[in-house]
Amino acid sequence: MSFHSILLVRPLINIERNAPFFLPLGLLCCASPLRDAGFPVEILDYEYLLRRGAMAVPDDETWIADLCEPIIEKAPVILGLTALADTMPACLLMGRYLKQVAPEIIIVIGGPGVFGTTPEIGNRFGDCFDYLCINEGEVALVELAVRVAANDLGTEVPGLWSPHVTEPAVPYQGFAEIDELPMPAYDLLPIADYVEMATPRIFDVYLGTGCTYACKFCVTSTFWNRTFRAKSPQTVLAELDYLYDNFGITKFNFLHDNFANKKDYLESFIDYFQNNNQRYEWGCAVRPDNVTAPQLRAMRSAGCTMIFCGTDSGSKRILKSMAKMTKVTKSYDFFENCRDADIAFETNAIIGFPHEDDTDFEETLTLVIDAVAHGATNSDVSVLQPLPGAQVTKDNSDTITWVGPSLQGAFLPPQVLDLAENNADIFTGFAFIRNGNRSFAFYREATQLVRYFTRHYFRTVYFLKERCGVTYLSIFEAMMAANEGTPLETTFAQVFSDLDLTDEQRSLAAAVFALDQATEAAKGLHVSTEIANIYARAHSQSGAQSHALITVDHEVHGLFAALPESITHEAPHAITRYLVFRTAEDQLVTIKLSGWQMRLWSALAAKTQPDDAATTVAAELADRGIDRDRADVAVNRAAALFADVLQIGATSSPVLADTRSP
Ligand code: B12
Ligand code: SF4
Repeated sequence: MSFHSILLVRPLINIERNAPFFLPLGLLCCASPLRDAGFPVEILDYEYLLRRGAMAVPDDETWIADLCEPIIEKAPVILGLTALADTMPACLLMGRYLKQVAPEIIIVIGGPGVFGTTPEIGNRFGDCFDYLCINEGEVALVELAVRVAANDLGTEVPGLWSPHVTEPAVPYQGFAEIDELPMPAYDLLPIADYVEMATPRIFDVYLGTGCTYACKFCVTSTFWNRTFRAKSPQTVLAELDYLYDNFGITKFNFLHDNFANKKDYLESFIDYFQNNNQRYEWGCAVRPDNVTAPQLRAMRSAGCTMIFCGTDSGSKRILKSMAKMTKVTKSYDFFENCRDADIAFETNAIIGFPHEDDTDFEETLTLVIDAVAHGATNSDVSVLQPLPGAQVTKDNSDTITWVGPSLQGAFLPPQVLDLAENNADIFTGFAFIRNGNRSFAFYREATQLVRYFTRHYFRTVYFLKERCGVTYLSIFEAMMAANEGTPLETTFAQVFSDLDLTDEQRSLAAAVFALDQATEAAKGLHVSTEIANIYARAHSQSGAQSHALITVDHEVHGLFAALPESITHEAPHAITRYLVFRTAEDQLVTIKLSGWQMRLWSALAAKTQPDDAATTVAAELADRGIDRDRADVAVNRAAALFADVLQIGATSSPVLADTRSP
């Protein structure tokens, strides 16, 4: 066969070291059947090379040649580029360059970035590619390779669309029998590196696609024809065994739009994994109203430890216009059922949907922050991105406005942005729908604030809302109005003093705020990275405090001990000292100090010999009639703990804050 090779390329997605990093799973899926059919395949992953430090960030002027020349050197017969909505314009520019310099290379662009762009893309960019893969690539690429090898390219290639051959665009209807597709060609990549670099450090396994619902913001239903397909549990477990045997991986994330879409599939999967999975933990994504409490418990016993769900809105009205769910309470049921089943959960809601008014927005913020109170590991929001082909995009085509890149660090050189902006009707992923809602700038800032308050000062905002009736929106607006550069803590203190609160509320809120401040000091973390990338772990600041001590007017910590129920309980008015510290295992611990513990702590912090301090305090307790042996045990235990805490923060002395009311 006069066939050299097929080269599959992932272009640069994001140039920030902290951006999420994932396997190019789509390319691995495509590579495998090609190889099985006898075609040599290679993967060139620029995203990996950049993160690994094997290449520099390309220059704005030369990036196209920089990324294309290595491709030309490899002289592939077929080049497959994988595109996301954000990277599709860059793929087109690379394709145009290659078509000029090496016109013999057959260029196919596939991936989610292609969704919804046909047929108009063919009219304007027909010189940038030969084919687009509208859905899955496994069968389509083999079909193309076979035809190229047979020199038979005159007619339509099933699964591929070409402005030069096929008119009009016909989405591929004959999806492959997913269980018969070979396992992704993991061995084509240095998997150990990917596992080490992945954020989060969990291994994605492709389970299938499609969902029978039709939420208006989602492209899944449109492009997979509302068809649910998933690999059988037997096939999945065999793949996990392969990944364990070859790379020692035991924690997985199953990639499927809606794993729990089909009751029969879910139950057969649970059943098989309950009986056959003794080793692996796994996560998945579901629609919140698709799983019941008993199913969640069964999933837990089958190895499921983490679930992602899109709650999407806290407003019944907006949920309805999204064509998502009928009730917001379905999300709350899901949170509670996950807690009961001991499954960690993450959520995401969409803000900025058309006609979202301030009441809807407040309801969504409430849902998002309540998710944290219910124990969500991560509760995030994203601004509605009107993806090409999504129903909401079609319905609002006259109110779509270009806003540019929405993701921090996205690789978008000026030519890419120009192309996208000049063709904004095709690349709607860079736009915002301004229709009866607030501005994009507002929602973007709100996203940052949600990410901040779901991780920092959570108790303060939750308390202000739940106990003082202050809206999240008013807190957010005050934060947004603050001068740039003002530390958030300072702004918060100002917001807080401006609020219309009773004396009791003010005093309690001051105590909660102080507790949150102490917690932040004890964390000693840089928060900017995790705000840019929710998967990144925040880094420790050098020389940061790892513990903090405060004295407040109320025993407020107990208010949050059993969220969400306890927030309505009273917090006794009592001078209370809290020590907050980070353990060697990175756990945050808050303990209430009694008077003698406080004196012991002060003595140890002042670098008094531990033994001396402990002896003095134990003697003091004995003088007060406390059994000497018991006093010794308690004091020694406390002394050991305090000494440990002080060593953790060896570079700095503890924060000694007194926030009692005057
Ligand atoms: C994991 C994931 C992510 C990860 C990583 C993405 C990645 N792999 O690089 C993270 C969390 C970073 C992410 C981010 C985002 N994502 Co995302 N993500 C997914 C998810 C859940 C799985 C992707 C995946 O790996 N699937 C499995 C593989 C096998 O599928 P695949 O890549 O699509 O590949 C198949 C075909 O597309 C095709 N194919 C792919 N490449 C090629 C190349 C050639 C040559 C050919 C012929 C075929 C082909 O064949 C493959 C095999 O069948 C999908 C939903 C889904 N079920 O696919 C959403 C999805 C891709 N994400 C989506 C969105 C909206 C986003 C965000 C914009 C969200 C946000 N607002 O922040 C961001 C930004 C992404 C960007 N930069 O453009 C949308 C659509 C995006 C789009 N049109 O580009 C999807 C479809 C979810 C949805 N239903 O709305 N995402
Ligand atoms: S339930 Fe989820 S996957 Fe299904 S259409 Fe709605 S958002 Fe998309």
